[in-house]
Amino acid sequence: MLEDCKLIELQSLGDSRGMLNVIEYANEIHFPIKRVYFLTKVPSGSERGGHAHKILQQLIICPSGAFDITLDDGESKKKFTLSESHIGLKVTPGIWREMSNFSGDAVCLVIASELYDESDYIRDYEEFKAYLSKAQP
Ligand code: T46
Repeated sequence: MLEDCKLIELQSLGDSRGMLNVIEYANEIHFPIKRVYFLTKVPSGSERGGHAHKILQQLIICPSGAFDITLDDGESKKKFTLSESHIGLKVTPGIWREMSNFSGDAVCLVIASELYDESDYIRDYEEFKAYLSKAQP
């Protein structure tokens, strides 16, 4: 559900030496971490995403630079700009996402609940809509 996808504030400890941001199980995330991956060097104008996950839960953070991410639950869409290292976006399963407007220094860091499994992806929007309508009670 789109309303379950929220920006959350990370623990952030700053002093004259810089910022230390913390993502801790049971505080910022409520799933055991099975995988961490990150996007870097995304060329200007590139778009990423264009898929949904069936099971995967994620926390998406932008430790450096900025990018936009639009989430879509098949009924409504919400656009977020991630540009602060102490803010994470919780993304639940069954949400289509598109990412764009990457700054040259952008890093997209993903904390994920599952190991990589291509069968967890829905990469076709019509298939996504069909998946959602089958999932309705
Ligand atoms: C997501 C957004 C934010 C792997 O082999 N292992 C992995 O752990 C991942 C994440 C991807 N791949 C392969 C699958 C594709 O052949 O790497 C290739 C590029 O992946 P994709 O086109 O899915 O990349 P993005 O940037 O569109 O999406 C990625 C994640 O896949 C996705 O889970 O939510 O970042």
